[in-house]
Amino acid sequence: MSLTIAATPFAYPFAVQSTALVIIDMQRDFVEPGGFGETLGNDVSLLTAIVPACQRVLAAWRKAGGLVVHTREAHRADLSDCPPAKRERGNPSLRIGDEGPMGRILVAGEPGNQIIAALAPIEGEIVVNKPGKGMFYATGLHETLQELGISHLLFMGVTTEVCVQTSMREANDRGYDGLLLTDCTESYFPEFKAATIAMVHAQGAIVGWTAESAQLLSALP
Ligand code: TIU
Repeated sequence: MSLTIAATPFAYPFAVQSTALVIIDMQRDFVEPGGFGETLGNDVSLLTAIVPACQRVLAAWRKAGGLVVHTREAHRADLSDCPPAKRERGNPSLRIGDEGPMGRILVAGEPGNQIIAALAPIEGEIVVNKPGKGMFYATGLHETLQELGISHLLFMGVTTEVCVQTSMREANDRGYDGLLLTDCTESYFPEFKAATIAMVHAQGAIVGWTAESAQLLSALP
């Protein structure tokens, strides 16, 4: 069944069976104190505001029978998938792989790397560990989505201008129609969130569409 979201810059047609809800990096590392986000000098409390809206969308999407993809920014324990440039850049209080209050920073399987309980994956959902900011780099996810007949992606998660925008741009270049749910994504920098939303839907949806989650919820049967 073809559905339509009242979106910006124009209507977004989609069908549940060919669309995936993508939840980017809603892991403790970014939203709780003591993780990677805080080691970079950020106020992580800003990000928790979107959790109730994300929960409402996730519940409705599951009820509609849609595919859910969860991503985590995560490195192997030996850091063989972490470029030295990524680990050594800047002046964080702890670097990727260092021992922190929630285990080793940004390492797969550590407590800080778990998706927050409110949005925890359930059986049948895809969970992707990604070593980069974008969800397609070195993950094999494009092949999986192609096999499942997915052509449309609805994006939620953090942070808007880093992993969410990178993933949307990667998706756009691979031929997906992507839509960003604006009240289900957040940044440590409100002005970067606003700029990202504007640059996604500018120039006739040059990267994709944007809409509030209420528009998706009212479009679902
Ligand atoms: N620092 C920052 O804003 N984000 C990241 O490092 N990763 C994600 O966005 N997930």
